[in-house]
Amino acid sequence: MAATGLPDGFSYLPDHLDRRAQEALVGDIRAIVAKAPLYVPVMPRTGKAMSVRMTNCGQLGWVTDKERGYRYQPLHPVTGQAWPDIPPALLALWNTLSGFDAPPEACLVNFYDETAKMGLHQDRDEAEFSAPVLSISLGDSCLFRIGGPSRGDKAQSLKLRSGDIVILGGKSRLAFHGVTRIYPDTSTLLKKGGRINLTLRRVTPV
Ligand code: MD3
Ligand code: FE
Repeated sequence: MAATGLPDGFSYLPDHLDRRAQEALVGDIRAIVAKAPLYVPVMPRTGKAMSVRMTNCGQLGWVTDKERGYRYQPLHPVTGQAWPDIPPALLALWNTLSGFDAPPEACLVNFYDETAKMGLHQDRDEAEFSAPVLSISLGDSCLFRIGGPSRGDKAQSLKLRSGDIVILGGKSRLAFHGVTRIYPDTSTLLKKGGRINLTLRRVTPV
């Protein structure tokens, strides 16, 4: 644990993207969603719907359904089409900030309306844990919770705002984390409100 109380390998870059860069990314995401619509993922076994809507870009996308559970796959589960490419601006951020030599293969796009949450979980569906996960927040603020590698580890909360970037590498890569709440009307970036989170990931071993 670092002096901040945040796990080692966690880096927080508040307000990294200026308004113009945020608007440009929203344009990129609109184009992605036009080709690969947001859909409602459901939990393995129970089939319970998640409150976050999702899509992806990249060679692989993270999906979940009742029968086959959490996994990465090259095709959109509803349209059956390949995911759109990762936009150049996101590849550039990965190159500058990840410290990882190989490119990301997946970019998960999470959309939160004002009631959506994401329960405490680990990201462990990737086969390459030496690569960090790079997360970009756009739109309304959220309360993000991050603990340690065991579910019962002490956790702390952090407010994430539009334009913030978080990089989860090293010991933080397998930290439990979640999104506790969305703060409505805290950003003017998205005309209808809500929050978008983008996560860039390396999935297969290099
Ligand atoms: C900490 N998304 O998609 S991003 C997810 O805001 C996910 O949508 C949240 O958790 C969101 O899996 C949080 C920040 C994040 C991403 C990956 C992590 C935090 C992480 C991996 C390890 C530890
Ligand atoms: Fe996660």
